[in-house]
Amino acid sequence: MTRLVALFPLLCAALVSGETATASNYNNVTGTSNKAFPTDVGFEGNVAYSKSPFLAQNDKVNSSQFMSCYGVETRVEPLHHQSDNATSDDIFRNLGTTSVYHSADDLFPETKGYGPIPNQCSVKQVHILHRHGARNPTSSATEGAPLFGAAVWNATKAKKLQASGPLDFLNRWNYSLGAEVLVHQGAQELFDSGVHHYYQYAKLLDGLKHKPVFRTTSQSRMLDSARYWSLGFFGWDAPSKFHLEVLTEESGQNNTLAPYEYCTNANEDAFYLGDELSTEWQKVYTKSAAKRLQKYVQGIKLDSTFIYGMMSLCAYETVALGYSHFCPLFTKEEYEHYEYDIDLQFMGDYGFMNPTGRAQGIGWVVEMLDRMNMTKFDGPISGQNTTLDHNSTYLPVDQKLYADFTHDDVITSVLTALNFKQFSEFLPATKPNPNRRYRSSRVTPFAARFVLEVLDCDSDQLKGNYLRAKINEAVIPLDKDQGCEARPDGLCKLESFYQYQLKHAYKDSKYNKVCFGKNGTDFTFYGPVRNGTV
Ligand SMILES: *[C@@H]1O[C@H](CO)[C@@H](O)[C@H](O)[C@H]1NC(C)=O
Ligand SMILES: *[C@@H]1O[C@H](CO)[C@@H](O)[C@H](O)[C@H]1NC(C)=O
Ligand SMILES: *[C@@H]1O[C@H](CO)[C@@H](O)[C@H](O)[C@H]1NC(C)=O
Ligand SMILES: *[C@@H]1O[C@H](CO)[C@@H](O)[C@H](O)[C@H]1NC(C)=O
Ligand SMILES: *[C@@H]1O[C@H](CO)[C@@H](O)[C@H](O)[C@H]1NC(C)=O
Ligand SMILES: *[C@@H]1O[C@H](CO)[C@@H](O)[C@H](O)[C@H]1NC(C)=O
Ligand SMILES: *[C@@H]1O[C@H](CO)[C@@H](O)[C@H](O)[C@H]1NC(C)=O
Ligand SMILES: *[C@@H]1O[C@H](CO)[C@@H](O)[C@H](O)[C@H]1NC(C)=O
Ligand SMILES: *[C@@H]1O[C@H](CO)[C@@H](O)[C@H](O)[C@H]1NC(C)=O
Ligand SMILES: *[C@H]1O[C@H](CO)[C@@H](O)[C@H](O)[C@H]1NC(C)=O
Repeated sequence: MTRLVALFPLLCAALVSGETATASNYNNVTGTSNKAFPTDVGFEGNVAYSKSPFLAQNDKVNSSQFMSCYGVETRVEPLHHQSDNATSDDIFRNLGTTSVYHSADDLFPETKGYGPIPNQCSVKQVHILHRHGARNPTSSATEGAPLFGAAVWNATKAKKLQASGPLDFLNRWNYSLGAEVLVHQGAQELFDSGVHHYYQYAKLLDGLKHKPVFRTTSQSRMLDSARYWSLGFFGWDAPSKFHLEVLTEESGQNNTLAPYEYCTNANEDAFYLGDELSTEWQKVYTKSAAKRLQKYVQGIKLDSTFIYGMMSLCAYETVALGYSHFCPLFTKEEYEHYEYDIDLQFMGDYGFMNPTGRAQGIGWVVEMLDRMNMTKFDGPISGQNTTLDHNSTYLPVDQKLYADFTHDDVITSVLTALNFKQFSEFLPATKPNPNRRYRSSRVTPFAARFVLEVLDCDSDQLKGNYLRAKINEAVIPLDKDQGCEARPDGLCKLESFYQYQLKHAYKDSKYNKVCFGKNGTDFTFYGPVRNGTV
């Protein structure tokens, strides 16, 4: 599922332009074009826009609360149901990776009091790994929102659809979402993030001898996300103030912001363990909703994939059209279970529960460590494009601020490669642990950002260089799993972190083996793993 929801790069590249993705039909990937930083490099993925919203007319929510400035309707309350054990009404934080952006304010309560940089510390260098903003779903008609859309259309065409009660709207509803492209909500999220990070870090660009280079992958939503972010950061003339390096998402390309393009096992069915767990869990948590809602519709048999599709429609219609009739159909608890479904997909496909979890993140980690130490790239080669990375035009290491734009799954894999066991719980497909740390809604909602801040300190408590890691503004408490001595403020001595990663990150990823080896010969795994590798 996630494969389709999150990316499915091979299919997308082929579908978009009607071209086949061969090396011969592009010759202008960054570096070979006669321009150093072309932004029109092709491989933009699927591009289809949704129908025009008309929220003024469609939104019937009558609330004493004003709508948030974003303008999409997130005041919709879930269905209130007797057996619902929920404590709050806000379902929009339970939509997993399809949640609108929010800070991870409840993820690490133990470091919550450590927002400001300690006195006598100055920020020296910052690395930002950023997800694209809210987008349309994939156009794959085999799952999720589009699948349910197709079912309704089929039943409508066959004149078999009869809906009533809470589903009465289906008699007049049609699937009207686009595919994969950024929606306006997503543009806003990225613009806001650019503004936010401008205020946080603009000073770090003072005195840089060249235009800063920020990188993105070529898919439309990523490229657009990087652009909106830069508009927020630099202003309307952003393109003249920085270089946007666009790495193509062509199958076989080395692009650390799209590791499934070169880590070939990552695209093998047997490695999509999260999808299997998700299917299993869907059969459990969708049952009562299917039973409850089936009474109101004829012409469609509401199985677990359709219930999942309807819940996805709540998420996607909200960000694309501003409002979704599907949102109030489900209870808060059902949304929590939907959230867990997405947690399973991401942990199992890209995180600690996947054998390629570390390997898919290691490419970026190696680049980051070189930038952190201001040393020229010299491997270990693990998916980087060495032609680009050996050239300081394309991988400068003298910047104090870096920003790379990528996918949710890549952020998940990078956290895994860095051995952030703060997110490593083993998730069973049978029942969520409500106290688990890993929640995709908190870790990789739309417009998620993972930030590493290098600090230079001189006080009695803190002397020398320290590292602070943040996920969606929450300070991650660094500990022994990253080579650090745990501190209440979550900081770590930079050298300890750096040396630990140099020593362990690449080795522990077993990059060559898990990306290119064969199960049963080079290694053996039977299902979800616990350590992000074999
Ligand atoms: C680095 O890239 C620039 C721009 O494409 C090019 O002019 C230069 O020759 C390259 N340098 C090396 C060492 O390849
Ligand atoms: C790069 O390739 C794309 C897609 O093939 C093409 O539309 C564009 O004009 C090319 N741009 C440059 C700078 O060569
Ligand atoms: C909106 O809610 C208020 C307060 O509950 C109520 O007085 C008002 O009639 C409602 N308006 C509409 C159009 O339903
Ligand atoms: C929710 O509450 C019901 C009783 O009201 C209980 O039987 C059920 O186990 C609870 N579910 C969870 C997930 O805690
Ligand atoms: C809808 O109908 C098409 C054409 O008959 C069929 O291929 C497709 O599987 C149907 N989809 C669903 C979800 O029923
Ligand atoms: C409804 O959606 C189907 C499938 O996306 C499309 O073929 C059809 O034209 C739409 N019908 C209307 C009335 O918009
Ligand atoms: C690496 O980048 C160069 C220059 O853009 C490109 O020609 C080449 O195809 C890339 N190689 C791989 C394996 O990604
Ligand atoms: C691309 O990555 C592969 C596998 O990591 C590596 O063997 C190859 O040298 C890389 N190619 C380039 C051009 O960097
Ligand atoms: C890996 O190979 C072993 C031994 O051949 C096999 O039993 C197992 O099912 C395979 N794992 C997966 C996930 O396919
Ligand atoms: C970086 O490299 C230098 C050697 O050039 C080394 O002394 C230093 O400790 C390294 N570590 C960090 C975190 O920069």
